[in-house]
Amino acid sequence: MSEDPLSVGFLGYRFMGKAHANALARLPMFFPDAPEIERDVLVGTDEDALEEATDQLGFARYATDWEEVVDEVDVFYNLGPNFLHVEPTVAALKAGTHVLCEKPLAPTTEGAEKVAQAARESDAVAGCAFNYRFVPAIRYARNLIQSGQLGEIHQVRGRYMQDWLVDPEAPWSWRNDEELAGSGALGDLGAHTVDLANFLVGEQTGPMDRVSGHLQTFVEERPVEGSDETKPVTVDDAYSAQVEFENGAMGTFEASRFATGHKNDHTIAVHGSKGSVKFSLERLNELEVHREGSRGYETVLVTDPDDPYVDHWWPPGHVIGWEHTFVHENFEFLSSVASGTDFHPSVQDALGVQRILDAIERSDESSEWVDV
Ligand code: SOE
Repeated sequence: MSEDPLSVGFLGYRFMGKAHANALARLPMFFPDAPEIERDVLVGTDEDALEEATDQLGFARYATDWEEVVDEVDVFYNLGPNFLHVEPTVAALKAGTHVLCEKPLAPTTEGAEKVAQAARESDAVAGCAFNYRFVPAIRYARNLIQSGQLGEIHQVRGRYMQDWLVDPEAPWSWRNDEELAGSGALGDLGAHTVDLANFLVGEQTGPMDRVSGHLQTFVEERPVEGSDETKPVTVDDAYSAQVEFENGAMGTFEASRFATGHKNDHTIAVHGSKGSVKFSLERLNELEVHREGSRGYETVLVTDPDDPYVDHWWPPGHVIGWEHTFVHENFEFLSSVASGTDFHPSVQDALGVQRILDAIERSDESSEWVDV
């Protein structure tokens, strides 16, 4: 890899654009051994918004056509809506450009397969941005599990609760449309749970072998912002699923956009023969640990210098936040790009997630358990 800074292009500049641009801006100060990058080009369609975002996010220029950009930069971030994940990512990989695509990889498994195929045929690093793998407490939990301190893993329980759609007057968006999003709470939130479960216990339990799923849409149509029209909601507002892993371990997963009182309540728990862990995004610096022989759980504050990533930030007890997970993720991704090593979660990992989401949907349709 040349010593010149890596030129970076973003497709998308709103929520995820800001999260990743903020992460890139933090790297030189907090991860000085991260590869040097230049924020080159921002891609979007609304030129007025683009011009403002280009300045705000610290990019050199903007463009309105991703096809012009994917072979001009060293690294392409696909931060657009789900329906824009496949084509630009495939084009970038075919051009030999490294790619980080936001989750879920695609609206459908077919689309995810296309991206995975392009990644197999390319020398570029191809990642999918499941940022919760990069929470220090999650890494700490995985170290406990992989070192055998929880014993044989029997159960994983993952929930992702939000409430932003409980108001039937909340406007329709692409996230409510099967063609554009693929699915609703299942793909937007459940994808995180499936990836995190694989990350935490997959080496002990083997892959998820079969699933049973239930999807529900509570509000069938929503008003279109700025008009008197309504549009149908063609995706789930909530899902629940049961999963059996290869070793017989059980997964119980659910997510909702109607969980009143929950804003971004992402939790996961793992139960083994010698202990358990519980994590909540609302207390992301902490991990609840139950060890064999003890009564109840100990609250471990994961902010010691030898805890994952913490030494890059502040002294013990000076907690970090949601945005820091993107800094860790970008450090690892760009380091993989610079060193030509594998990055996880890879596009292949994300295809595996998509297959589970697809199986959950097929089970809901058939009302039967489905082999993955
Ligand atoms: C949904 O509102 C959302 O933004 C997800 O798309 C993100 O992946 C999650 O981290 C926060 O909630």
